[in-house]
Amino acid sequence: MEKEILEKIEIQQGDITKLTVDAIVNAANKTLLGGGGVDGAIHRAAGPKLLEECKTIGGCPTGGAAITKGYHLPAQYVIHTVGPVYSGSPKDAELLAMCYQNSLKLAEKYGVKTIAFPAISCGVYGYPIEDACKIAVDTTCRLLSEMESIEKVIFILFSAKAGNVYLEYLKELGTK
Ligand code: AR6
Repeated sequence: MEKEILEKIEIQQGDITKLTVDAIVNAANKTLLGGGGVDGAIHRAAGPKLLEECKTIGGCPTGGAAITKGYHLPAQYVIHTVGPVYSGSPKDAELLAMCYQNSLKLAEKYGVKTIAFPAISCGVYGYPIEDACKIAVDTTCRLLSEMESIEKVIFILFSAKAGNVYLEYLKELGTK
């Protein structure tokens, strides 16, 4: 993997709603009308205007992405994407990769330079973190090599354990 691409990737542990970046990504559901997990945290921190704007979008298919303002969040934008519910079929990986791809494409379109992702599908939707991490990092690296404008991608994990999965994978890529 090219060093310049890997240098744009950062791993953090913590709460995505606290990050001062141009855009944070929300692991939403198809209704885009809020829920638990990171979705609930983002809606709580952004305030009720986020839900009002989400209602005007009219939902989003699995693998798709939609953008709103960040309202009370430190981030200017929220990119809402809908991860697959893990089923063990090859389609899961395809749909999860689409989440990262469509989110990054939307970010580029809106001039986003810094963006943070949670571990999409790795909570309620049950995606194993080791598999999801590879899809997240590989898809992001591929997209970053085609895009000039995005300067930093943060993967922010709630647990130290999940953070280590990402760090180990990046270490592996760095030596390839
Ligand atoms: N900051 C960073 N990561 C977080 C935060 C946070 N504040 N809160 C949770 N996580 P999940 P999914 C991590 O369940 O699996 C919602 O109800 C969490 O530890 O939020 O894509 C939606 O409305 C996990 O690793 O999202 C959908 O119905 C990761 O974020 C459904 O859940 C994703 O967990 C989507 O499920």
